[in-house]
Amino acid sequence: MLGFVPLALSAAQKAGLGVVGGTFIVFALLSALVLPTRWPQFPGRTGLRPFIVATVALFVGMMLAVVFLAKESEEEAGAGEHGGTAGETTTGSSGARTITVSEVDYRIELPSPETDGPASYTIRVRNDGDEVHNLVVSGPEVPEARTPNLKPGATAELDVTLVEGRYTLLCSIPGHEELGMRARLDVR
Ligand SMILES: [Cu+2]
Repeated sequence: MLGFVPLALSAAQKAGLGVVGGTFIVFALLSALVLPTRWPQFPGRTGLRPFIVATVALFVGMMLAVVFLAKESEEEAGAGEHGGTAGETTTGSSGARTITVSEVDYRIELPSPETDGPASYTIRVRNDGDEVHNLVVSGPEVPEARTPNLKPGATAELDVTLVEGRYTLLCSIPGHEELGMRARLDVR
């Protein structure tokens, strides 16, 4: 029954599920094992209706809790999609994939020199260096997409549509490309 619940539940959500599930289990055990010994005719004629109502109510409540908690955790997962650390390629709700690029003195670090498939990409750049850097992306169908100059710690995003081919990423601050701030990205 719990098979469709995502594994990424928070501790609070797990506790909530545990309480609801536990209540159901206790109720089931009570009605199956304990009540019949104390009350041999259980549920009997008078008790049958409330028993069925309670069973259905608990079951529906549990299903609702599961669905609700699962939805909540999906939303949480969605909220985290823009917080990618350097090296991650993620897919946002808009369908654009995110490539997180880190710039240091004097390198451009990509999750991978290759990426799978032509698509819309959000290139998220973070200046992790001690100097000002920027990022200029160019290649097929992208004549030149550039961020403003980024102070240390600053971030920027470039929305680009990448097709098959080779793209160049570089920092255009004078001298930085020559010092090593140039990378390639192959789209296959
Ligand atoms: Cu630079």
